This record gives sequence, structure tokens and C-alpha cells, in this order.
Amino acid sequence: MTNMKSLANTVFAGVAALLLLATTPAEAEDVSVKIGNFTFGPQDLKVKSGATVTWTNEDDIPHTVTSTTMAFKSKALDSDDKFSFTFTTPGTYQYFCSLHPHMTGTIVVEAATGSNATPPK
Ligand SMILES: [Cu+2]
Repeated sequence: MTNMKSLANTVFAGVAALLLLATTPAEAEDVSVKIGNFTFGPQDLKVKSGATVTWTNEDDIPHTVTSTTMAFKSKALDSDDKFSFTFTTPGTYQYFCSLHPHMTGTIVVEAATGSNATPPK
């Protein structure tokens, strides 16, 4: 009978672990934006709250990632330099390159609640 009880405990632990997995909020996304040819790509990006966006400069001249509200601001990124920012507050974040202000991009951060937070296109 001891074995049965131990088996039951093992099964219970397994079920508990599965439940924990199922109820843990979705893993925060990691999203990449490439900077190339004087363009942020994708230029308009929609992410869930908690997502970390990483910009990589693939141009051979420096660029920056500068929020219009100064919510975030990179240093001048040389080739292959990266800049990351984690968006924890829903909203629309517009940014540009302070060296080439015609380079612009937008990050839309949505609340990370429910699986239907993103309406189908
Ligand atoms: Cu630039």
C-alpha cells in the first residue's frame, strides 16, 4: 500500500506541475527589430505587455533607437550593436533615430491578458 500512496503522490505532483504550467502567464515574447538601409523593420510592431524588443543595427553606419517621449533611448549603435527594451506598460510608443530623424517606428504594446487580446486580422 505504501507504493500505491507514493504513486498517487507522484501523479498528484505531476498534475500540480501541469496545472501550474497551464496557469502561468504566457512566456514574455522576445521580438527583434532590424535596422537596415535607414529603416526599422518591421516599422510598426505590436507586442504584448512584458515583451522585450531588441533592435540590431545591420547598417554599416550608426543609428539610435530614441523614443519620442524618452521612454527609452539607446546610445549610438554601431554595426551589429543591439539595444533592448522591455515594454511593461500598454500603449503606443513612437520612436526614431536621433541621427536620422526621418527613420521612425512604432511599437504598440497591448495588455497581456487572455488569449483573445489580439483581435484576428
Ligand atoms: Cu539612423
